[in-house]
Order: sequence, then C-alpha cells, then structure tokens
Amino acid sequence: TFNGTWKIDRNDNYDKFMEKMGINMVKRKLAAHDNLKITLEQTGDKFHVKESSNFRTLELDFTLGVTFEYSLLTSCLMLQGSWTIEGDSMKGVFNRKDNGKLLTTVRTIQGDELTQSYSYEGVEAKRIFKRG
Ligand code: MYR
Repeated sequence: TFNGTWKIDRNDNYDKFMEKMGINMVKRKLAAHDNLKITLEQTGDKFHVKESSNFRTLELDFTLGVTFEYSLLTSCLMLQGSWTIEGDSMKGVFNRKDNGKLLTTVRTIQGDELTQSYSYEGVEAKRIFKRG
C-alpha cells in the first residue's frame, strides 16, 4: 500500500530532469531542497493527496484512470493525465499542457522507501522518499 506520509530523502538526476523541463537554475536549486512531503490516502480507486514543500501546500483528489490537472512548482507549468496501478506500481502518464509533450512517472515501494521515477524527453530522474 502507498498509504501514509512520505518525506523526500534524496534525488537522482533531478537537476538534469528539471533542466530538460526548461526550469531555470534558481528554481532548480530551490527545488532540489524543497522538503517535499506527500501523504497518500487510497480508498478503492480514489486517492486523496496532501503535498507540502517549501513552495506550497496542496490537497488534491484523483481517481485511478481518470484525467486530472496538476501544476508544477507553483508555476504556470501544467500537466494533464492520470494514474493507474499496474502490479505493485503506480504509473502516471501526463502531458504538458503548454507543449503536449509526455511526462511519465512511476511510484514503487521497496522496503520502507517510496521511489518516484520521472521520464521526460529521454531524461530520467528519481526522487526517493522515506516514511515520515
Ligand atoms: C500526486 O499523485 O502526487 C499528484 C499528481 C502528480 C502528478 C505527476 C507529478 C509529476 C511531477 C513532475 C515533477 C517535475 C518537476 C520539474
């Protein structure tokens, strides 16, 4: 189960990933240490998400397989897409609203860590969270 609170522990290639996304250096430096904390509450095929970071706090709801919108880094960068569950993974398929390009993301749990992988235009990154 993905339920619970997850605190960011470390990143892998996240700066390069954000650069590919076109995010400027100042924001990238802040985002690398954003203290992201995510609380996931799954009930059936519905999720309630609480997100808090140095940038913002946000709550949202989505249903597996149903398209919703999500904004990045308080900016006007918007994604549109959905999550599904495949086996033990959550798979997210999103498109940027500004250029239509694909961003995919996968959440998996290994032991007491949640790894979220991101892929955009051939660049991959990971953010690894610990239960908090
Ligand atoms: C959630 O489940 O936490 C809410 C929906 C998340 C949508 C996909 C997140 C992709 C974030 C990419 C971050 C890249 C920053 C440049």
